[in-house]
Amino acid sequence: MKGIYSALLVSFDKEGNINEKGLRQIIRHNIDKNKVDGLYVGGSTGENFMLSTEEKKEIFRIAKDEAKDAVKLIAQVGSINVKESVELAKYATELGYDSLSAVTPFYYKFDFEEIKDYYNTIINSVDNTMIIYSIPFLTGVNMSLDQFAELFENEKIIGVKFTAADFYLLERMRKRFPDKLIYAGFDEMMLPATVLGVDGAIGSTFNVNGKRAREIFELAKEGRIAEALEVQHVTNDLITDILANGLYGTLKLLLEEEGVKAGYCRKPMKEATPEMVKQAKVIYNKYF
Ligand code: MN9
Repeated sequence: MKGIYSALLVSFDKEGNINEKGLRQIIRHNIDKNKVDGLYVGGSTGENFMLSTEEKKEIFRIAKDEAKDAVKLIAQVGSINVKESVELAKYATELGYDSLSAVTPFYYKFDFEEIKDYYNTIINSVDNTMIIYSIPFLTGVNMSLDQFAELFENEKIIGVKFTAADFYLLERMRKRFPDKLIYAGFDEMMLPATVLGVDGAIGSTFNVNGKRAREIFELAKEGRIAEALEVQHVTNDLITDILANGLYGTLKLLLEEEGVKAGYCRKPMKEATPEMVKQAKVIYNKYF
């Protein structure tokens, strides 16, 4: 389960319906061109928290059908409706997903006992494994080293997607949990995360920048830090330009430049303005 995973983008039409053909093209692009090791389906990048249960299932089904066994597949099933999470966990497990993942429950200030119950409820309902999705800047949920340790006591909880800039905590986790899978979640901090020993990375920008991401990861693992830093510099110039133009919308526009029908974002995310479209072309010509 180690390696580079794209946090899968989902293609929507102008009305916000899933565009199956476009979604399949995004998956193919990731497997054939980006050469990723896996796909993380139903995460933030998949605009998942704006979708219905049926739509989430449809995306899991299409992704498995298109990818088959070519790459590893992780299904993000987290939701603050635990019944929905359990239903999605069962569905993805039946489809043959290699692992599940769940975002820490958000919005309400759940205490740690509640968070622990959430993870155990979801993963103990299926014969599968769980990767914690920790993204404090969006959820507001900050867990301590000891709290991660408590969650990891359940052997079915095999890892964490660590989308945070807390490198002290990351180092402490690497030392304390040598057998758990740790994935870097911020693409712009992949080099330092790799130096600290992550097993892989899961990122939105890999949908377009997968090759550079792999270079950074592999160079850093070989200890070729100066070379890895050169690639991280280019990558971060690109990510800075993407973030300034609107993250998911711009990633989709960049894919469109590659001939991939990545489509629109789902409301309330806004439709790209003519200026954003123009700027995406500038970005594409600069970096690809
Ligand atoms: O899944 C992604 N996080 C979000 C991880 O989209 C919220 C990252 O890949 C970031 O999009 C990326 C740009 O900040 O690092």
